[in-house]
Amino acid sequence: MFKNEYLTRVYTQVEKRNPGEPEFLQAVQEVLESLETYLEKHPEYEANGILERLVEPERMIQFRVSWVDDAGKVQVNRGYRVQFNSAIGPYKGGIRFHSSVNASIIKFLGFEQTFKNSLTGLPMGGGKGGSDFDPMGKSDGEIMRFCQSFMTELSKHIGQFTDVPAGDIGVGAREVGYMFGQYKRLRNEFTGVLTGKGLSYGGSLVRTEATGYGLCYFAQEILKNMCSDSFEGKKVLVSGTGNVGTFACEKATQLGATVVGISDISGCVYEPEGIDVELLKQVKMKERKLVKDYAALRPNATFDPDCRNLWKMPCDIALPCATQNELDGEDAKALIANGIKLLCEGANMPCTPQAVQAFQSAGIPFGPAKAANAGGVATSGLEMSQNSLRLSWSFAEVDEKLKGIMKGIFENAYKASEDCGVPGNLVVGANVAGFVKVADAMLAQGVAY
Ligand code: NDP
Ligand code: 2IT
Repeated sequence: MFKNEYLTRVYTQVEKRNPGEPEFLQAVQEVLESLETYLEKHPEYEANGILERLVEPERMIQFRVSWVDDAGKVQVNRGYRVQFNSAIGPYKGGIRFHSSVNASIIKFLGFEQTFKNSLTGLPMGGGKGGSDFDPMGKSDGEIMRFCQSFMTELSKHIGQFTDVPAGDIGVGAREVGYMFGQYKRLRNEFTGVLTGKGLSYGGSLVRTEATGYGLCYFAQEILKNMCSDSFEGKKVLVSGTGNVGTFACEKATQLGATVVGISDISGCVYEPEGIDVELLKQVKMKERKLVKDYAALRPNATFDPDCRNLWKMPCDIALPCATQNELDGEDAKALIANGIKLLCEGANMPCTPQAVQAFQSAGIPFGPAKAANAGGVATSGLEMSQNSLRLSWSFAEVDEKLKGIMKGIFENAYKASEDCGVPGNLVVGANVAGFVKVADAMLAQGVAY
């Protein structure tokens, strides 16, 4: 797996310590593989046990979340917060509510967040949290009571200078609002302890749109610098029509592309003339319905109940924005056979290692999640700055800063790929560029972390 003895030793230990955690192992393996060349030139990291420390979370909190459903029955879920690395700033990262959430998923997300946050250039460490609570079909009252119970425990571990959560799958403005309200009640303090807040109580303009917009800004940089091309006239597929996917559709359309395919858990929709983004927002975000319901309102749309079939449709650009491992080696082969020109990851780790390998072997430019979807957390960082300043910046101001950050991430990742002798390999570039800042901060701060 690794040529380097240090990497083999570290990875073997990670496997031994984290049995039954495939997503976490997958994320660690990818980063360690990327660091191979860089580490050989920098023995100081091995001498100071940097990798051994990086792969072990500083703290992993697991707790019971009990709440009462609308029928008066007591329900119990499991809550998590991983505080992965605080070398360059307070822990920062989203909260996920989904039935699949477990320790492996939270740890893979927290591990990746550490490098992603470093790439943004803002002072944020890595963290992530969530619960196996399934928001599907729950009433607003049930969501509120769950969020309050979840925050009752989480509030003991977070704070504006300690750990600042935000949204992720199943957690948007509504859930952040309920959690913020509960934190404020418990602590009697109004601070920027969460990001993704509503605009009337400390939220930032552009945070809602930021991940999807940032993804398209990053894709634009790849197209411009590596392909002398643009979004103009391109056919785009976007999986997942949640917070990330919907705003990726919006920005890609604004940049002159046609979004021909979308999906969610109900299936996928193919619409050769392009989807109607405003209608999609109405159906998915306002009415909380499915793409199946969207398709029923569009006479020229074709609906397929298997969401994986999205990748069988021809496109120039694919933006997977749903969840981890949603696009495998076979899907990648189908996209390549249909002439794909660029893949950028909006979700965290949406491509399996076999898919990444397939795109790279075929010479298809590939934008890895840590870099490509960093616009969300970067704008969370801008929300924290505005909260500290007691100021709100305009939409245009935040959007300009977001564009600048995404451009900077592309440049740093590209330069790191050149320095490692693999120009254009942004997987290596992003992992190395993210690693160096965190590792150097750890070196400077001494061993007792
Ligand atoms: P949302 O909950 O808003 O949306 C998730 C979307 O993906 C929904 O449309 C959902 O379908 C769909 N989905 C979930 N699981 C599957 C699946 N197994 N197969 C097909 N579709 C699926 O989450 P976000 O948009 O916030 O997050 C999406 C991804 O982006 C995640 O990987 C997240 O970690 C990542 N991300 C999010 C950021 C943010 O700021 N929110 C920032 C950076 C990354 P349905 O609508 O039917 O439930
Ligand atoms: O995966 C991610 O980067 C997020 N879910 C956003 C985290 C944040 O703190 O805004």
